[in-house]
Amino acid sequence: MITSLKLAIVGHANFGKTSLLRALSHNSHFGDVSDKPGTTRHVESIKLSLANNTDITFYDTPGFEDSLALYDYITQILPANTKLDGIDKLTTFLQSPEAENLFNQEAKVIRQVLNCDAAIYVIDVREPVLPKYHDELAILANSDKPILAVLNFTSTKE
Ligand SMILES: Nc1nc2c(ncn2[C@@H]2O[C@H](COP(=O)(O)OP(=O)(O)O)[C@@H](O)[C@H]2O)c(=O)[nH]1
Ligand SMILES: [Mg+2]
Repeated sequence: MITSLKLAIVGHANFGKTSLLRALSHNSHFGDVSDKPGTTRHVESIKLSLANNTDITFYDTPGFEDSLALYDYITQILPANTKLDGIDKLTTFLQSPEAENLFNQEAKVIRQVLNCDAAIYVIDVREPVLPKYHDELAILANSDKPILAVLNFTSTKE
C-alpha cells in the first residue's frame, strides 16, 4: 500500500498552480501568488498528513513558458536514428546545455515530475486549447506518470 504520495503541480505560467495549493492546504501564506507570470521560480513543497499514517506531499513548480520552443529543442537534441523511450528523452534534455540556461525553469518542472508519483496539470479554462498546451502535454507525457487535469477559473468569465 502506498503510504506516501508525491504530486507535482504543473502547467503554464499564471494559471493558478500556487493558488490551488493554497486552497488544498488551507494555507494562505504558501508560496507567492501574483498576476504576473514567473512568480514561482523554484520548486516548493508542502506535506499534508492524512489518516492511517499516510501523507501526501505537493510540489509547486514554476510555469512552462515557451513550450513550443522547448518541444522543438527537445526534438532537435535527440540523437538521430535512435529510439529512446520518453524518460530517456527527458533525461537527455535535462543533461543538455539549455536545461541550465534558456529552459532552466522548465527543467525544474520536468525534474520534479520525474521524481513524483503523478502530476496535476492546471488548466485555465478561459483560454482556448493553443498549440503550446499540446506541446506541454506531449512533453509531460514522456514522463510516463499519470497526469490529472484540474480546471481552474471555472467560475469567472473575465
Ligand atoms: N478569478 C480567479 N483568479 C485566480 C484563480 N486561481 C488563481 N487566480 C489568480 O491568478 C493569478 C495567478 O495565480 P498563481 O497562483 O500565482 O498562478 P501560478 O503562476 O500558476 O502559480 C493570481 O492573481 C491569482 O490570484 C481562480 O480560480 N479564479
Ligand atoms: Mg506559482
